[in-house]
Amino acid sequence: MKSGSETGLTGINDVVSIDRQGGIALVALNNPPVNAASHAVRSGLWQAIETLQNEPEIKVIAIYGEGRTFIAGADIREFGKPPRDPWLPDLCNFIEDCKTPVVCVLHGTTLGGGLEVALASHARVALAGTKVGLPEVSLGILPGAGGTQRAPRLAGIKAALDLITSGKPISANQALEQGLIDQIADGAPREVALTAARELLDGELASRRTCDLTVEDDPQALTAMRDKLAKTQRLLFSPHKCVDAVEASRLPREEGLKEERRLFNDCMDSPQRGGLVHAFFAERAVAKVPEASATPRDIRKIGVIGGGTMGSGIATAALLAGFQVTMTERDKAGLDRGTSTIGANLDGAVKRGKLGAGARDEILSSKLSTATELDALSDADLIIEAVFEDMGVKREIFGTLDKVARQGAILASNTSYLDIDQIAAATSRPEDVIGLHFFSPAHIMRLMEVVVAEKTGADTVATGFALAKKLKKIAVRSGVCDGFIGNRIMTFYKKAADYMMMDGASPEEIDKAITGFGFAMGPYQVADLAGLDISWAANKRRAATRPAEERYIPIADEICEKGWFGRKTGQGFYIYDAEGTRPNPAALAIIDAERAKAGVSPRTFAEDEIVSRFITAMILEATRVLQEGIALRPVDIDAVFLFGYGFPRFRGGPMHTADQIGAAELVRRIEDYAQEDAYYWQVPALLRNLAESGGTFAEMNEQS
Ligand code: T1G
Repeated sequence: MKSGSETGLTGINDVVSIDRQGGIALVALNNPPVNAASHAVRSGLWQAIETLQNEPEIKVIAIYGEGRTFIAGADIREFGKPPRDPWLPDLCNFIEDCKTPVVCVLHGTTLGGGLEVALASHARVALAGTKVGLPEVSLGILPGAGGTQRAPRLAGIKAALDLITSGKPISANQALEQGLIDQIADGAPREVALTAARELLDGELASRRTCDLTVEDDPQALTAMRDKLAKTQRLLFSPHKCVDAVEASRLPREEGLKEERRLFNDCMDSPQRGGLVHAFFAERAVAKVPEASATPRDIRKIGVIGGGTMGSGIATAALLAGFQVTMTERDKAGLDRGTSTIGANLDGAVKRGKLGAGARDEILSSKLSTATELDALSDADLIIEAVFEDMGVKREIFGTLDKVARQGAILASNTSYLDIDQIAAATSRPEDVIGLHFFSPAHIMRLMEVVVAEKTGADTVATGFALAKKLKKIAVRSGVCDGFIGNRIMTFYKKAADYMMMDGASPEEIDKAITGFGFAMGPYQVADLAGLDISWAANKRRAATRPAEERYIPIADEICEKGWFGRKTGQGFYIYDAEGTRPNPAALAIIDAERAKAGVSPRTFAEDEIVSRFITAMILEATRVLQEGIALRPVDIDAVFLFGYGFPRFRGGPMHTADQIGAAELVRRIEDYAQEDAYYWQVPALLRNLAESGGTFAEMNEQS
């Protein structure tokens, strides 16, 4: 208990302090960066409440946060560690039962346990622009400090269900409408706290205990939400528990809270919690790269070479982020195509509510310019080449850029597998050359691989990461190899799928097993969507260097030779027409013919065997990518697959999944499969070491 006599300020601990102003006590929380409800915050707050409620001269307590936000939730870093008193649910009850009225002032992003502290207070005032939410479900849990009991008391069951099962934050205005907060105010948090406290004293702001409010029953809303989640979240654990917990809000406080705690613990014990929390931190960990301390270059004008699907998608992403964009194409027809694609992309953004209708036209008229000559990019700060995948063409373009681009401009290629070192060597400024690999559709997909070549400068890398942040992308650092992190690993595990198809599993069975594991689509649905001609071209390119020992499955090539490239041609592994989507009998006939030609007697593959081979192959190649240093850490590979390849978020990514399976079991599987194909199934040295040492990929993340 430290006293600052000159201000009436008392420091309870490093993160909580009290400032007595006559009969008002202001309790300030200051635990940067997001006032997470760490042990220090909880114990400090408890102590403050305990002290103040026994001071007769204190008539009202006002809690507020310093810094960019009020409490953004429990401290996620404490999850899985031995819990330390006071627990957040107990602290919330303590605040609710406090004899002295408590008002809570919310600002920034008041989430999870932060909103629960507020809901347990006797009045709530939010600063304009505040976002509030209960995002616990996105971490595989549920609000465990009374949120499932108090939110329905204030906002009703339906609104509470929407807030808790979606995990999405709402605005202060919506929260006021729903009754979750009592007032919206302008000003600094401390100032608003003082005013709110006075209004509570004057009776202008009502003080009430949330638990005294009764919940109006709404069985329809409960049933409707259960039905909806059964369809939309069938593989997830915690959303369904959220509904059970909200249903318990009809019980008296203690019973309801007891039920909430039981359900919360069920979620904490679910492996999905580990996967989702890992995904939360993966998103943030990947930004911590060796070049992060370098100063990024200032980017205002971006040049995009190529108006195809990728070029126009990249241009759209840059325009949506407020950059000036110049797009080049070889001719007017190409520019017109690119510009209309950008227009359509922006229309989509308007539909998704990401852009105002008026802004669309404003962007097209004021931010986008087009040209057919590369020297139109002479004043660009960053130039992104997105033309078709041909090394000769790319080196020629970079050779020209070397002459026309201004000194200090960043020269980037959006190639999805070609050698950036070779591209950089076509210029006299390789330190300014980098790979920025976007994923289609580039204005929607969150992942961006930042491919660092041998001579790429640290500030060029830092600029790539800064750009990703502005584009709201998740950037992952990759070294140079064929396909970088994502495509290299995908090319490898796709072979495991092809081998199972050749040996007896149908494309539909394989896709069903993989979607059952949690992927949005299976490998053959993905292949048909991306276009079979893409991998056909890649297969032809690799044919010359394919090792003789490698087993090659020509089925997809044969389908392409028929001119069937998937969705874009109406058929591939599946048929896509007015009757809907269904397996393509002609493709199945090709498969049967190839099996007969190869003398394969097809066998049955159980779903879990399909998943086991597919995921083991993914982890095998991912481990090689790691041991070669192409990926910095296992978590980088997880982020690539979570944000670029539809890996189920609740499983945390391939390397997190590898730890769930265990290195020893993975080695056993690979050695077992190697009896069929010793060339394909080889145990990477790193995996064998982990198996022998009992080590994990999680430890490798911590060590890095
Ligand atoms: N605990 C610990 N660290 C956190 C944290 C948290 N709740 N929230 C953020 N951080 C760290 C983050 O890792 C990063 O660290 C830094 O703060 C800045 O975050 C009982 C149990 C608040 C909207 O799920 O959604 O309450 O990388 O980069 O983009 O019911 O962070 O710099 O080292 O994300 O401005 C519920 C999680 C918890 C909110 C800010 N709460 N956080 O976004 O910054 S469960 C949440 C966010 C709970 C109770 C239960 C966002 C943000 P580093 P950032 P941002």
